[in-house]
Amino acid sequence: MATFKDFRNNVKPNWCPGCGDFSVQAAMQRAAANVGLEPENLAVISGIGCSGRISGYINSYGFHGIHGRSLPIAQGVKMSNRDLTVIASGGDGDGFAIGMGHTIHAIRRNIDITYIVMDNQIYGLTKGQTSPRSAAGFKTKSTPQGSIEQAISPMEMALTAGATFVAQSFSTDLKDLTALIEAGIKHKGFSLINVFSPCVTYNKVNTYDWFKENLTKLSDIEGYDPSSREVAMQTLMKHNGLVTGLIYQDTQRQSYQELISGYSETPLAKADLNLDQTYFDKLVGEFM
Ligand SMILES: Cc1ncc(C[n+]2csc(CCOP(=O)(O)OP(=O)(O)O)c2C)c(N)n1
Ligand code: SF4
Repeated sequence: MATFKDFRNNVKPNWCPGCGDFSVQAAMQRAAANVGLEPENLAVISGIGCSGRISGYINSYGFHGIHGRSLPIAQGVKMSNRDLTVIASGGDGDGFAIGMGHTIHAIRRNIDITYIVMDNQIYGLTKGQTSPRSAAGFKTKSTPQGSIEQAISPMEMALTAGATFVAQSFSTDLKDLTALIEAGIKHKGFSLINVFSPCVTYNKVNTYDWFKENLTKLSDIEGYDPSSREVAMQTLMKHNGLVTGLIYQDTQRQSYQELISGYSETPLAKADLNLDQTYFDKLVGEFM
């Protein structure tokens, strides 16, 4: 049986020392092992950004796609091989700016994949511009006088889009984050896990200390019930979205795969194509 070490490869991450993404990588590897996966059962699909590099740092199938497009690729992978556990990942810019349309539709479609967003509230790879997660007034080189836009609230957005699994974590909470990723993988449907993952180089406002001061753990709220969408929404609004833990889960709704009519039990990737070799070679030859 695989351990988290089997999900390591020999590629050295080129994240800045102290970047929150290191812990997300570790949590993902631990969660994959804890749910009993082998590296060949997992596909990690990412977009572009510092965080998007994560697919290259995990020993599994991987696809480093283009900016904002991890979810279309991940959905294609899952639809063609339902036997794979598919994790999509990337930054808040990737998922909540250029990729927001895909995020909303993947949520409402409820395809059985886990989407992990590394939310540092800034564009890291392109050297520190304001993201849709940056707060109003946030100063960067793209908003030198402070952002005049309101930040997106991804957890509230997910609830209104019909999400069946909504969770949030902080990269230093390795144990909690690992458990949430495990729960997301086991969830039959789309799971969104937003992880506060500080950018130590460009975001000097939303630092580790800032998150420690401002985050509330749902486990500290007496009687919190993640099966109630209404309670989830009220709690998010009360705490300005700054909560961690399992915010909402609907265990009843069927996933896209379960509802799609005529969807074969045999993954498309393993189906007999019934093609003769000459035709197959010609077909493949067109792409070589
Ligand atoms: C189509 C396209 N538009 C813009 C870019 C430039 N670009 C690359 S990464 C990025 C944003 C990075 O921020 P985020 O997704 O939050 O990831 P982080 O680097 O902070 O982890 C942008 C705008 C691009 N690569 N492709
Ligand atoms: S620039 Fe920021 S997000 Fe990118 S690797 Fe460095 S600390 Fe991480």
